[in-house]
Amino acid sequence: MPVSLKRKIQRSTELQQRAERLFPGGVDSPVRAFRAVGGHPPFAVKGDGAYLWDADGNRYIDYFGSWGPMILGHAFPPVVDAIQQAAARSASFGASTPAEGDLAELVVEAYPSVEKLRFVSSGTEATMSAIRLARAFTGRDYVIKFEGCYHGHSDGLLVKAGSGVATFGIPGSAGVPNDVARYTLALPFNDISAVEAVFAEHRGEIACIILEPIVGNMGCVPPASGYLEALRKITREENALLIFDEVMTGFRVAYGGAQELYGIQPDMTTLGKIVGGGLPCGAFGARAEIMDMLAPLGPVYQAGTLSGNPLAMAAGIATVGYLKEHRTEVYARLESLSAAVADGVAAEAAKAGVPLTTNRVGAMFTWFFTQNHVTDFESASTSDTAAFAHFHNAMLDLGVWLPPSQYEAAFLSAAHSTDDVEITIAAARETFAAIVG
Ligand code: KE4
Repeated sequence: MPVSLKRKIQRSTELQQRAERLFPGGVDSPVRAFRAVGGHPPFAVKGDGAYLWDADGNRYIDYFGSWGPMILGHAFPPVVDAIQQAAARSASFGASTPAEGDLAELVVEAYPSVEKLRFVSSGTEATMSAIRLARAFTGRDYVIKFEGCYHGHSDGLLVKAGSGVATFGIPGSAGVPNDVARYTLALPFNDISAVEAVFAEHRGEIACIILEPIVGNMGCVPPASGYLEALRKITREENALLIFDEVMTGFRVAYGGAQELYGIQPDMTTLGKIVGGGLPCGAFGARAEIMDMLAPLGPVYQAGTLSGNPLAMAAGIATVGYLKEHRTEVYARLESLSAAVADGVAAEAAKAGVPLTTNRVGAMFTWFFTQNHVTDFESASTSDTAAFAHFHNAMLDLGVWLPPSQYEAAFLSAAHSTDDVEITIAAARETFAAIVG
């Protein structure tokens, strides 16, 4: 039975104070600042398997796994060895290397919709480049995205729905010009009629639809039955490209991602996170006739100093190669452990009378603090974020580090154990008991 730690936070607090002098909000990426949940973000200093240690020596069971990449657990020995060996041959060349082709062959085999691809250094670069390529290939300017889906922070994808009947997007961030945002049409997820209406209004003008086929960035929201098929059908009919942003779902929900799980072939795929084994890496791919529009073959410019970086390739090959060789046992383990922890915590909430809705696909899941079904951003937004924040902080004190936002997916790794699941469920039981008093 976990005892509530009086977590030591002295060293992390000192590090946070220094960090706030050096970085906006003390972080290199906003979600790490814990603004959605409050409290003091621990400073991670070590990871091993399913666990993280912070600067004060506290150990946590890790349920965000660097936001997805650490599917085999932290410091997985084959990955560590591969990175060390590559590093000994220099960290970067700026020239073509055999390792890029080795990883690309694994991707092409796992994602049959991808004939050719290009590696980049982040998911943002992958989606930004995919959008530019889709516009060039179709000769059209408009892009459809969905509320609650996040595709990185390129200007055209930091857009939210315009108000009222106006379908034109409006900036979702300061610094995004209205003239850029207007070409992105933000629609409700899981609502095919909204997509049909926008195509009717902008016939011949829409280059692509980009979506997370299983959304992670409003919390985990699976596609409604038939939704992906309907998007595939309408994009074919309208000669628009269907882009699956599988930065999160790629190699996560299945070895071949959501497109394997649901049997849908998009026109373009973006990858990140797991494909780089935790190092900076993204990728975008499609059939050759689309990809060959990229420089130096075609008119679409796209480039990157560290694209295909040897260390990222080594980590990706070790990670994806291991998943390929052990896919049956790994994904079966991820499924059973994820079901056990997601359902176990949900059962404790029900016993305590705490309203909770659980969405899960494989080893990505979210406990929404609402009694509503969560099928889109509007229903996700009925969650009690204060209750989630209380839950998050209490679980952190009990040695369970959940993603610090109601609107993020939790991830589990193949290194997690049934003991970790039991400890997590017991911590939730203790937390719910305290919440209901
Ligand atoms: P990056 O540029 O952060 O590598 O990838 C952007 C991105 C693109 N597409 C999807 C589906 C994504 O989930 C992401 C990034 N995911 C977030 C977590 N929800 C990264 C965490 C962060 O921003 O710090």
